[in-house]
Order: sequence, then C-alpha cells, then structure tokens
Amino acid sequence: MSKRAAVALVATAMAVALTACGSGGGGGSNGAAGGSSGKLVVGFSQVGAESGWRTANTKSVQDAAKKAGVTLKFSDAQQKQENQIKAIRSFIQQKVDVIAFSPVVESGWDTVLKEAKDAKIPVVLTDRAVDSKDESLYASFLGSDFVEEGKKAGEWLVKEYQATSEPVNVVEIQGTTGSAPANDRKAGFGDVIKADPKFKVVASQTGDFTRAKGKEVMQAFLKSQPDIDVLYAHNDDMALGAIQAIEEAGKKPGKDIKIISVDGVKDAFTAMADGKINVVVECNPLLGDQLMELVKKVKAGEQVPRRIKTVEGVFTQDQAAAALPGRQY
Ligand code: GYE
Repeated sequence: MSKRAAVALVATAMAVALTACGSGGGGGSNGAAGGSSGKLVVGFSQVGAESGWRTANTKSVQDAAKKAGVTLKFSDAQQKQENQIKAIRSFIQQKVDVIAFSPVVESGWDTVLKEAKDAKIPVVLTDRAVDSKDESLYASFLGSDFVEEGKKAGEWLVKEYQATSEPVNVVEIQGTTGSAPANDRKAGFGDVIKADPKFKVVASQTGDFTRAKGKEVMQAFLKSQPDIDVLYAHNDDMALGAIQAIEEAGKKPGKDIKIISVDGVKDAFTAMADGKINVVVECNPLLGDQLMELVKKVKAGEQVPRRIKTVEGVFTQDQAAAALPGRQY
C-alpha cells in the first residue's frame, strides 16, 4: 500500500469511528489551555522499546506531535507499571493539558487515574486498555481490537487444517503477562479453535513481546514438546526469536513448524516472503496522527467516541513479497 493510500485508510477509519456516537470527552480545565507557550502540552507514557511495533509506534507519536504543534513530554516505562505510575504523577505535577498512555498491563490503574481526574487532567488511552470499571477515569481509548486479532489467527489455523482430523499440536508464546494484547489475543484465538478438539495448545508461556525471550521460550518448548505442528506467537519479535531457535534445532520454520504471528513489521514480512512465517495478523502501530487529533478534541471539551478502533488486515505468504515494499513499519 502506498503511503498516501495508508494515510487515506487511517483517515477514513477515523472518520467512520468519529461518526459513532460517543460520550464523555471530559475536557479538562487545568488553567490556561496550552501552557505558557500557548501550545498544547501532552504527557505521554509509553510502554517501553520492547518490539519493532513499539519503535514504530513511538516514532509515529513523536512525529505526529511535531506536525500537530503539540509539545510532547515523552516517558519510557521500560515495561514496568511502577514507572508509568511515576510518569503519570509527574505529568499531573507539571499540569500538562492531557495525559496519553499505553498501559503495560490492564489492572491496577484506578488510584493514579483518579488523581488525574481530581487534577482535572483528561486521560486518553492509546494502544492498550485498562480494566477499570469506572469509565469516567479516561475519555477515550484509541487502538486495535486484540480479541479480533486473536480470532483472525485462529481462523487461519482452522482453515489451514480443515482437511485433516489428526491432532494439531500448537505452542503459544504469549505477550507480556497481564497486558491487554496478551490476554485478548489468547482469548480470541482460544475461542475460535475450541470448536474443534483436534487443536491442542500443548504449551503456552510468556515471551514478554521480545525477540530474546521468544527465542528462549521456543528453545524450552522444543525440548519439552516432542511433536509441535504450529507456533502461535503474540507478536513478530517473539516469532522472529523463535525462528532462530527452530533453525538451531535443525527444523524448518514455516514447514516443520507452521508459524502464526501478529503485528506485521517489515522483518516479519521478510521472514514470510522467505517461507519462515505462514501468516501475519496485522496490528497497526501508526496511531500518532489520530492520537493528536483526539487529544486536541478532548482538551477542547468536544465529544469524542469512547472507543476508536484501527483498521487491520491479514497477510499470507503468497502476498508477502508484493506487500513488503509498501510496509511503513
Ligand atoms: O503487538 C507488540 C508490542 O500493544 C499492540 O505491544 C501492542 C503490542 C504489540 O510489544 O509487538
């Protein structure tokens, strides 16, 4: 897809999402809008730098902020919730206009979000969700539908093995424990494959969304599981790490062990074009422009949708080579 086409697609998705009736913009009124320079100040607490997806997401948010004339206070939590809580508290102290953050895990946010609410600083979730019951704690959530991604992964598997009634042994490398994408990609996948008992998830462990952990976990699976047909990795980096482990064990990734991955970073497309990954469920990290539009609206007190979903596809080996040059991340 050309850059222009991709931008158009995102813009369309945004337009569609924005027509959905939403509630609770919660535009804060923390003093003069835009701070002393008159620019909107956004505190952004990022998860970390654990994956290719994350690197692309960070760049997208930083570039979009520049383009939108937004002052971005960026904080990298190194995959630790306590660092995110500290960052949010510091944003509150600095009286930023809006706080945007991608929560590393789903639970445990109510106290700090309540502090932001008391300080009248609106919060926007981007990429990952929280499990807070109190919906007034954040204005909107912009990001992918991870359950849907898991379902797409499961649907590919069901189709791939539709001609056999033999058992299909699946190993799963999960994302960060307690994170929305790990919880939801597991649930969506499980939901689809449970309809046919021939599919067995024989081992499932976290690889923390990193290449190094993905490799380590796959090495352990190869030792403990005598017969692995399929690997389902919750992201590309873990799949790429696992490919190394599979090759070092003298097996052919994509053939001896079929591989399902999620994200769609360039390295995964290259591996797919080489026949080493069988299918990639896309998860779009390029959320920056939508996020800037959203924080501006929230600050202005405009109504915004509670949930804005990104539009994503599924790519198989036969499409990989042709799609590769157009991939933006
Ligand atoms: O799939 C993974 C990253 O939250 C959607 O986090 C994101 C996930 C993405 O580390 O690569």
